[in-house]
Amino acid sequence: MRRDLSPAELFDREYPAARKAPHLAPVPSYARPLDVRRAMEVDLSVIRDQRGDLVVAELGKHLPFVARRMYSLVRVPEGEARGGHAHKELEQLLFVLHGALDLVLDDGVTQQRVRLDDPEKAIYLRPMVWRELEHFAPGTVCVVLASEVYDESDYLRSYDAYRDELAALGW
Ligand code: T46
Repeated sequence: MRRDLSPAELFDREYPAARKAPHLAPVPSYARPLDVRRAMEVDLSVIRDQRGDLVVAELGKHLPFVARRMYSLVRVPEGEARGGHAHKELEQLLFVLHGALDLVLDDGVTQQRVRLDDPEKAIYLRPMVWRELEHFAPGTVCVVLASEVYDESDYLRSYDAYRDELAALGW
């Protein structure tokens, strides 16, 4: 008897290809590509009732990788910026639970500024996207789900090194 694959089964089927060639991998059905390559917007699910809103990020429905780490950016002083790097392999889903910030993305060719100010919106970044975070509103809480545990050797922290790596990959 045929049945539709669950989001988790679809994920298991499609994810190995995405890991092997993230620059070629199809955009997940629930994600919208941004102008910057390898960057997408995802609407999280919201369950509203009189007690408030419950916002969900679930594997295969909004989250395109298995999260092995969560970190958050909080108490960022006014005028401070964060980021200024790219990741060689790490995938991330970023969202702002409270407040607002500008996410400035760059794929080596195209730059795009995205204002994140809605807890129901997330940005999915595949590997090799340069990012900077700036213009944090006071009290902003930014949460990041990451596909791997922390590994400093995955970072490209100079823009020149990032461009060299893109050239080496032929992207
Ligand atoms: C990213 C943006 C959005 C750890 O020891 N463990 C961790 O999990 C992380 C994320 C960082 N660190 C150390 C590495 C540095 O010595 O914490 C220090 C500050 O990290 P960093 O300067 O990379 O922080 P941000 O805010 O510039 O970047 C972070 C993430 O590192 C990065 O992956 O995409 O947030």
